[in-house]
Amino acid sequence: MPDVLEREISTTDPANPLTLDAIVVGGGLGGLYALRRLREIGLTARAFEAGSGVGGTWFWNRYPGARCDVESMEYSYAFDDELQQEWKWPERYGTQSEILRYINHVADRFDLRRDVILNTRVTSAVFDPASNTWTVRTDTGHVARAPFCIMATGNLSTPRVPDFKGINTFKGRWYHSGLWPHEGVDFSGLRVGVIGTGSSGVQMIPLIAAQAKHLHVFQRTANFSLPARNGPLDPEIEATHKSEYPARRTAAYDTPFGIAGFPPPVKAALEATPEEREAKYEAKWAEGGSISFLYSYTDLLVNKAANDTASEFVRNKIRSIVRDPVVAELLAPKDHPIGTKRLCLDTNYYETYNRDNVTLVDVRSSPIQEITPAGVKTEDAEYELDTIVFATGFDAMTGALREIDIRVGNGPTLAEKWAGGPLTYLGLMVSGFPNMFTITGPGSPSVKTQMIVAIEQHMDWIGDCLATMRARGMHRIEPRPEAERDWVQHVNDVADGTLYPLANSWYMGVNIPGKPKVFMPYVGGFAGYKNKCDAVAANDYEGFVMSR
Ligand code: N01
Repeated sequence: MPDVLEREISTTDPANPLTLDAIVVGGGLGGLYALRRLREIGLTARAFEAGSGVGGTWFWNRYPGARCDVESMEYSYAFDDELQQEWKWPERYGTQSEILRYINHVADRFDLRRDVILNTRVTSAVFDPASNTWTVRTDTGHVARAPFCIMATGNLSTPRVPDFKGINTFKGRWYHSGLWPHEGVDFSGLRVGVIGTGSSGVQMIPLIAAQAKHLHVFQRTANFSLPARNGPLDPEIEATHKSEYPARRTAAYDTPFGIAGFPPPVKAALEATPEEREAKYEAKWAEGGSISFLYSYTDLLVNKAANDTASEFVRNKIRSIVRDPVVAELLAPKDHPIGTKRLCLDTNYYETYNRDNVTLVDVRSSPIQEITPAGVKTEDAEYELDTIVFATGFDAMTGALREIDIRVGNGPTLAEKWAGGPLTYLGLMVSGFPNMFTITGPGSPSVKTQMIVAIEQHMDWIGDCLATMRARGMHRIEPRPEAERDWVQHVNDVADGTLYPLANSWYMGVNIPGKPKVFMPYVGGFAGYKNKCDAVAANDYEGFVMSR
């Protein structure tokens, strides 16, 4: 006899839907914490997850070298002190497999797994305004109903392979970094091409080069990368960090990136002498880590002349590492200020170009024309390959949500509402789409912070909001259109006051043909953002309308 849960979960009969207080979309770090928080406030919920396991980003991105660029002592949940005291991270930066092991541990430890429905992709979510109910349908035929829907769909969860002509004619195998086979890929003896030099490419290139017969790297835009200086986690650092954990977690809320332990800079770059600057950048380069480097001076992300000094320091490092001056110059980014695209962290990235079996192909001056049966054809050459790896990124921040048919009654879809760019209030809700929350949605600090701190802050806010609604006997919440309009304006104004819009980055949506060029994350700093969210709640959910 199936127990109640099994019977509920196998519900595919529209006349007998799974009935819940909240439906969560996604079983990654956001979805799991949503389940935990909803359970804490006494709401029933299930999460639908497309993968065959929990973990989201860390379930899918299994390419060689996949590792977090936030230090492992920071990149973890803060909600349970015993968990953070007991968990042992072996290295300064967590590998994909280690982080996935941690997420699975959390799912078991807090008994969250029983509320996750795996191998199930949500295809539509339709709100009925008369009954204040979301009906969610999936590709496996599930039908679920709940007053609230929580989108924990991730910011980098829609992998994108460029629409290259001839891709299906390629005789070898090809892979995308974000859809990596679980059994791994053996590149030994193969002629491999990696297309893309963002964070994923920069991490995998040294490892693939060490295995492959020959590696061609197809680079369209050179990216800034700093040494991660990874290594075993120093037991003393671990012990100190653990003794300070609660205080550090609280302090993280008061920082721009949601990470404590980096003293804020006090001086502008151009106030320092060239010698002082060089010494400062050199120390940061030796220390490893991107936030620390960008924290060298107060103005690196707002003043181009200041940024030029840091950018040129890293370009000179590249020139000093890479022996072939032509290759070094190609690798030295000149089209965007450092930090305005996601700053990469690497282990031996630039050194890899000194290997005899690695060739850098500049596909900016000679773009890829097509994939042929034999390999990659650019405007002026054809490269014969056995395997192609697409490290070409994601339809970031809005991709996963735009793929779901989200609508209210017969109204326009969310994708239609966002045709000119995402519109949200605080990155938490969308006007006209009641009772739907977005965890780390566009317009929130999200990818510009330590993601787990952002997830917890969002879900704690949502949990408090739902508890307040229940206490007040309210059934429906949505942002006022004018609150949304003013917030979107603020998000844009803040971005325009920085150097970020100078880069053609996925933050701006420009990596996806036809996607509107709009800066999507909120870069006003995590501390100010959290204060704003708290003030909105304290001020009777200012900007939202709650109703029965
Ligand atoms: O993707 P990307 P990613 N022809 O979009 C190139 C997080 N992450 O998977 O810059 C040729 O950054 C594209 O070129 P261009 C992190 O937030 C974190 O690497 O558009 N090239 C670019 O070089 C990161 O930012 C970690 O000119 C083409 C690359 O593909 C985000 O995920 C690790 C092309 C895509 O770079 C995404 O990183 C990994 C074409 N048609 C990822 N189309 C860590 O925590 C695209 N490209 C360390």
